[in-house]
Amino acid sequence: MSDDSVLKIVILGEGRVGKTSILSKYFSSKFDKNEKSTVNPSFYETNINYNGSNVQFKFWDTAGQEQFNAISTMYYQNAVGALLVYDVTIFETFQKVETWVRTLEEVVGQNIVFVIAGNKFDISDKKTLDQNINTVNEYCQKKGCKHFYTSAKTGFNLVETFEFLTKSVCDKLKQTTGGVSTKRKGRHIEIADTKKPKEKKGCC
Ligand SMILES: Nc1nc2c(ncn2[C@@H]2O[C@H](COP(=O)(O)OP(=O)(O)O)[C@@H](O)[C@H]2O)c(=O)[nH]1
Ligand SMILES: [Mg+2]
Repeated sequence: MSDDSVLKIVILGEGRVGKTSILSKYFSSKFDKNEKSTVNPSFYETNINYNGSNVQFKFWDTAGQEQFNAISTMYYQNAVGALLVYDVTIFETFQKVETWVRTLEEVVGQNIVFVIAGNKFDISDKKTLDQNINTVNEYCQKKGCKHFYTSAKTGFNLVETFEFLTKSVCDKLKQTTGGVSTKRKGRHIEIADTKKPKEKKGCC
């Protein structure tokens, strides 16, 4: 299968909010408390079953460029979904989510489906969460997106987040193109056999 037939999902957020850790925990069941700043882009591929069809997704992780405001347009291009991550213990990282979404929408358009993850829930305190939840909910209501608290350390809500995101992408494609296995902007989205998620390191 060529890369063109795979649905692309990008992960975005400030440096150190836990993007790489979330992907690593979800796809490889690994959590490294000393996770270094990402140096290489990583890709994770997975198939989901959508109404009886297998749909292939590729999740893109950054190579740490977000720390230098240096994410290239190429990273966003052709994305049909995005996971926006902030750190619930450093709420300033949520303000940046709005900036990432604006940039994303400028490059790929308003049809992009995104979900927001408030990560590091395992070390959050209730008072801080309560203080900030209204801001989060208002933004999500305005943008029509869903928010999950997550923990890359414990795995809390990761399955729910990924399942919701991939299903929402399929729903959106069905709604806008009539089906996930039809031509979308000239690209054929193939139906492939189910297989275990596999991790790929290194550049494409
Ligand atoms: N306690 C806790 N630490 C986390 C969590 N997610 C990531 N971390 C830690 O936060 C730091 C940055 O994580 P990383 O995945 O590299 O962030 P990225 O720069 O957004 O990719 C690392 O030390 C991780 O071990 C989490 O859910 N809970
Ligand atoms: Mg990273």
